[in-house]
Amino acid sequence: MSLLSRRRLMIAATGLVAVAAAPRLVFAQGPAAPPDGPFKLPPLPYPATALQPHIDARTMEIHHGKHHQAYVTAMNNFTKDHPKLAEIPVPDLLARLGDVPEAIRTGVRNNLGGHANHSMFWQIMGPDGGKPAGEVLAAIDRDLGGMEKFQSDFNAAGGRQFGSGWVFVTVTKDGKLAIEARPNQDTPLMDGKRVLLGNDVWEHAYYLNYQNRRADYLKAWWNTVNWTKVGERYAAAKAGTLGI
Ligand code: MN3
Repeated sequence: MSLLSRRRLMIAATGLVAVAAAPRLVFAQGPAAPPDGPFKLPPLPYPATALQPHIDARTMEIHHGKHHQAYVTAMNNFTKDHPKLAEIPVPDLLARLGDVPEAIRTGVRNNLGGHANHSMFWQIMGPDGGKPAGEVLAAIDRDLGGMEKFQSDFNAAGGRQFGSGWVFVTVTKDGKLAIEARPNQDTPLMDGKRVLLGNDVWEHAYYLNYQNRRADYLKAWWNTVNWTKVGERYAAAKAGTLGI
């Protein structure tokens, strides 16, 4: 689905614009049931309402069930002609996009990148996420100047990202952290790096509640971070077992 038609879908769904077709009808015409395939939409690890009031349930439902599903469906469609795509671990495939046939390379970049980014995103959020502690807090203090500076720099990087994209914290096998922003569905996995956490700054992640106020979304989003999960990812990165 094009960006434009996604935007129309979202606007129609919110009832912000009076349209002849009822919003429900627009949704009824949405993507058909996903074809069976090797790529699967991971279930949300919490109810869609769990991140309210910071992220509303409707945004979560559309973002997970429509946008993320579309990346998964696209990858399954690619595997019909290119079954090997499903045999390579996702981080390895993203790091080897140059080996993907040129005709589908951009599609794989966008859709597998989107699948990886969103799979990470659902996982590192949750209700009652607690506070950073232990080794990951020590690394934030050491590499990112402490929580206050980290959040301020992360939000600034997310605010600077023009159009759609992500702001990430990467983690090395030595446990070193860095902030990186990427356009569209690109991910540091494409450079063979690992992602500790990341935030989606495409408008579809926040538009229903925040409209154009990305800065407000970036600020509120910290209330959704599941620091227990982030701590587990940090330990996995140091153990060399962190995937997407
Ligand atoms: Mn998204």
